[in-house]
Amino acid sequence: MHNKNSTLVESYSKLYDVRKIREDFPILKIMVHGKPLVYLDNAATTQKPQYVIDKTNNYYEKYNANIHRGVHALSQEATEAFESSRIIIKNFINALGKNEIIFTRGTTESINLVASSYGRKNIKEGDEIIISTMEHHSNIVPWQMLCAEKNAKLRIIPINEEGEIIFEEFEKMINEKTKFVSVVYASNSLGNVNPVKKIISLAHSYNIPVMLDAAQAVNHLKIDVQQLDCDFLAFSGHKLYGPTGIGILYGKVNHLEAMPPYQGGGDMISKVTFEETTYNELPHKFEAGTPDIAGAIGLGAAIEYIEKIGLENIAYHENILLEYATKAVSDLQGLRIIGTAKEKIGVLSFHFENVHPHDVGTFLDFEGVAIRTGHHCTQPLMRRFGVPATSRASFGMYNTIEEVDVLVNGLKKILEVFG
Ligand code: 7TS
Repeated sequence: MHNKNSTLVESYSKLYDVRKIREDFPILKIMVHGKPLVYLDNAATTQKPQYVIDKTNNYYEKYNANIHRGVHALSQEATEAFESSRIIIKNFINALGKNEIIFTRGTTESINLVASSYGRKNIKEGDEIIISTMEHHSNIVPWQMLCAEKNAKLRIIPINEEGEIIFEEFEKMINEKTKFVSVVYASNSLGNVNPVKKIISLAHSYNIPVMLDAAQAVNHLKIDVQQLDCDFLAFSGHKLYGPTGIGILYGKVNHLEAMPPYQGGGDMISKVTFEETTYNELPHKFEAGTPDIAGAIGLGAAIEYIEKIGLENIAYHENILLEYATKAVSDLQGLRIIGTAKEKIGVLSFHFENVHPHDVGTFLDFEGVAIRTGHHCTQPLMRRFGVPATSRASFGMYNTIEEVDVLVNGLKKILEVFG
């Protein structure tokens, strides 16, 4: 499952000190129901290191001001911090320019922006948009709404029993009617990593743009948008050890230039008269109104923090936890792992034959263990696997083997009580 590249192993074992990393996250010291918190709900949101909290607070304490509009010192300082964050993000995903980085509220808003702006302009009656079976609702509903408005058709790439996209079915599905493809890079419910490079290459051979939902990929896999050659990519700050309420839309500059604004208001204009408005240049054309300034600064700080530890090291650590946990739960009676693809991020979804996931979640909570139970905003995927919900443990950079043991012991107790 993990990359056994020797330099990586060496750098990981030399540099990766999970105890020291845990010290950076104040919340990890709290007790829940009298037990130490074991936080295994990182796919829902990650905890924040002190560095991110400080950088965010610092803005409010020392230079709170609106951006892009004041000549006074505080406004200039805030603008500089906000725009520096954009450059950190541009470098993090290797975008060509900072004008390709749009601040949004998160993955959901980024996808809605593309569906509304690119979609409304380019999708016509009879066109087809392709997504996959494992999409989060935020990569289903905006396209469904667009299809309903335009009388277009949404087509769904099927998956196999392991939870992997059946690429041959995608090959059969794509045709001259296809006008857009939007797929998840790594699934929040299954953990599998999709063959996005292959999907993009095939779509591009038909001149079809591709959007990637990278909400779960961005904190596990090194993303290089130029190498991927994706047309759009979305992610959220809060899954990347950054604040909530802030996220990114990456778009190739030629698409963004040609797209109409998503929202109208302050900052997105160049000149307004009652007769006519001209729009600001990129990226501001898509950033109407006062943004989450502290959030953007916090997201930049989160990336700085991650880069200090090394994304490859974090991914390697999470893969060790995933392998260990997968092996440990495989022996539990009546437990079925949902999502058994070869390439996975640190997500372990499972279903007990005779125990409802909500009972699993509630029982574990009393052991101090936080996991997510439910449909994970992927109801069609749950239907595909014939389960109403799953229990999902998802790992972050600060989790330990001992924490996995607490989870597994909790599951054993559940079997004794309910089994
Ligand atoms: N796409 C994927 C793959 C996700 O995992 C999520 C959030 C989203 C989109 C939406 O992100 P947002 O930040 O705009 O809300 N996933 C989850 C989850 O798995 N549990 O809670 C939120």
